Amino acid sequence: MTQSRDVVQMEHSWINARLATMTDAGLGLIDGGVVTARDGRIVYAGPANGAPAAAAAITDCGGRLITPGLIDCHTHLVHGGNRANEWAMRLEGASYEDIARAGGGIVSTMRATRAASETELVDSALPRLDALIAEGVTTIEIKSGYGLSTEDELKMLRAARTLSERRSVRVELTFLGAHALPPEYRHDSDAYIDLVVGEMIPAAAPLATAVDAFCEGIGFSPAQCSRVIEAAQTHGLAVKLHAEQLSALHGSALAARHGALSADHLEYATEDDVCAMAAAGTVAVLLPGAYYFMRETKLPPIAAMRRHGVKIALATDNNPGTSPTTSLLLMLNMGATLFGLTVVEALRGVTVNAAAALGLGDEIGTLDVGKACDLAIWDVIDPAELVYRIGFNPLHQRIKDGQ
Ligand code: DI6
Ligand code: FE
Repeated sequence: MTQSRDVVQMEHSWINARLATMTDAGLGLIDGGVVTARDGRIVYAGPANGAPAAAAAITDCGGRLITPGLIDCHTHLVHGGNRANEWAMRLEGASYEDIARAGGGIVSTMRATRAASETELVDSALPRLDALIAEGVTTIEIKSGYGLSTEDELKMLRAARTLSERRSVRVELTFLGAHALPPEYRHDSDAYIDLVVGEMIPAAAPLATAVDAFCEGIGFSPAQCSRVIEAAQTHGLAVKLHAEQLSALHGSALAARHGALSADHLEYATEDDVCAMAAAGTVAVLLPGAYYFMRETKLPPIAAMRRHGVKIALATDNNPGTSPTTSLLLMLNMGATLFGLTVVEALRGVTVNAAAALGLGDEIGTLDVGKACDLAIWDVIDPAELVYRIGFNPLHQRIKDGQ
């Protein structure tokens, strides 16, 4: 969703900075760099000797690193309650599936989300959003998917939209009605997909920019996801898919064949799936927080992604069941330690490639003329420090739309 926030009509330059522009294949490092913004847009990013004449306002960055504002391109940030009790049960030996069968899991969050008012959903999500903002996040994607009725899905989307009015952050809304089967449709998942396709997607279309579905044995079949994708496209919405998280149903190839922006999770993706994604330019969104919290051991096929030139993004997947984290910086470290990503891959994964996963490659994600002036200014010199540290936040300042 694009913000219509008032932008101060002025020019501002950040000088004496180390820029990680992300504009080429690497980090695009420029020492002694300058970023100049006018009316919230970048009008210059590069070495001091090519910079325009001094701007009205100047900030000396003292040699600090500037990256594009971070982008969390996959979250379920809006939800009722939490599932700490289920986590405690898992630590006592119950499995995720045992808990789901006993009426817990996604359905317990559905109950809490249905019971919450729109205001309560906003209020409970704000501290999580603030935690991300405190780490330099300037754009976040938020999915619905815990309402599972037309009314409650729309309530979630409106709550997520309200977050963008309460904080200076860009929020992209994704409709995820096909996340789980609500109990009232327990015996007829096709009838629920009828509702998603026939009623929910048309109702969500004015609010959301994308549609997602959970393509999984415990979610929805590839045939059902195809129906969701086709309805999304009929309504002019972009497509994303939770695919290959727990098993190989080839949802990622299906998504790619439909020109999806991204396929997400991907632990069980095959080389053929990766080839399909490469051919379509579908971004691989990796979610190391869920991998870690679920104690998954199957690694996503990173080598194949590299070989075929698939763009890799990293996100928190913030959700109460499988990834209760609000730290995108921690995901940088986990992407490296658990998945073997390089510093360049990890940092591009939360900037330029995360922008691509949201279809916002022309708008955000690099320090490039014409893009929104969203910056994260760090108390570090070496970009590797952002990936190296665990549980430490070196953000010095965050700039959204030049402010
Ligand atoms: N994959 C996940 O990891 C989350 N949703 C999904 O499609 C799990 C959501 C939950 O357990 O609440
Ligand atoms: Fe998710």
